[in-house]
Amino acid sequence: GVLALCSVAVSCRSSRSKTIPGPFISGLYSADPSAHVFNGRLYVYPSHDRKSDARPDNDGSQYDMVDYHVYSTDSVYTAPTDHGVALALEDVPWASKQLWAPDAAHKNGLYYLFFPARDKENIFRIGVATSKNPEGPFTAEPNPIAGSFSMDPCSFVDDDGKAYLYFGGLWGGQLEKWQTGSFDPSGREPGRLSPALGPRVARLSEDMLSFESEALEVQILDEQGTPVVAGNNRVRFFEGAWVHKRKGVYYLSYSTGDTHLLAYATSDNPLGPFTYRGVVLEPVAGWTTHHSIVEFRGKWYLFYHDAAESKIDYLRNVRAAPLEYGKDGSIKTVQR
Ligand code: FUB
Repeated sequence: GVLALCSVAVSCRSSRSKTIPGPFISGLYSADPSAHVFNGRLYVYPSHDRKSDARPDNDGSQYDMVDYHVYSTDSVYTAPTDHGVALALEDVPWASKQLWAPDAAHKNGLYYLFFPARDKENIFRIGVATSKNPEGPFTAEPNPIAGSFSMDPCSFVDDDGKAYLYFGGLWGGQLEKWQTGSFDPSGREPGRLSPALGPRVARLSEDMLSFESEALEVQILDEQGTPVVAGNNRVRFFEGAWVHKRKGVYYLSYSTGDTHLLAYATSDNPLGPFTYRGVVLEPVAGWTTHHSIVEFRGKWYLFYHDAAESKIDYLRNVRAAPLEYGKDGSIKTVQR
């Protein structure tokens, strides 16, 4: 059926991009890759997966990571350099466990690593660490960013120099426990017909170390302009927000969690509202899916992970794929 369709509609091959075979990072398990170009070189900031004694549960205790490595390369098609440990849990005074998906930014001549971890009360917060070099080592600030909560930070520095931090994730990421404005352990996702929870966004201060504003909720609308409802779990935000800008359009992409898609929405404003546009990547091997999108030497790439090699959800490998856009700015779904 698929073959017949393709021979009739020649465009069916070109409406999708293909992944690059083999993991981008091997040697260590890695996940949640945040890719950036600094000084003309491609840097990737992933989580560093490892085996541990933590018992698997719905809070993701098995994702029990204790440090970050930074990788860099001149080509997405060759093995990157592993720059070693850039930040370790034992060097973060406020954190107790679970160094989850990080991101990085460059401003004022310094490099910033944003990272989530559980604090000593077992509540996810977001920390920041600085370095003079993109590969680290990074020095963590003594406290998490005031007003931060939940996980999966994504920093975005706009062309006008304004910097934003997007964050949040459901279930293990605790976002649904913050609906009252403070941590409520009994917080649940809204009912199926109620608007879904969006990621949060805050303007970062000039020195990138604190929130200049209170975190706002980012609205995601469906193609009719109605807020996406919580029951629409192939579309609603779950975790892993990523924001990039192309031709003046802001793209918010994210994981739909329990439906395992990478979806995207677009806006003319970094604060939204964003309108849902479609799927970036169909489900990969493993429960989680988490990505970034970057322009490197005039071409766009998707970085993502899967658990195809280990066949264990929490032992993942970072992968890469060229990303293509349609003339209308739509992202062509990446075919695995
Ligand atoms: O890697 C730990 C968590 O799993 C991340 O923070 C989520 O986005 C998911 O990939």
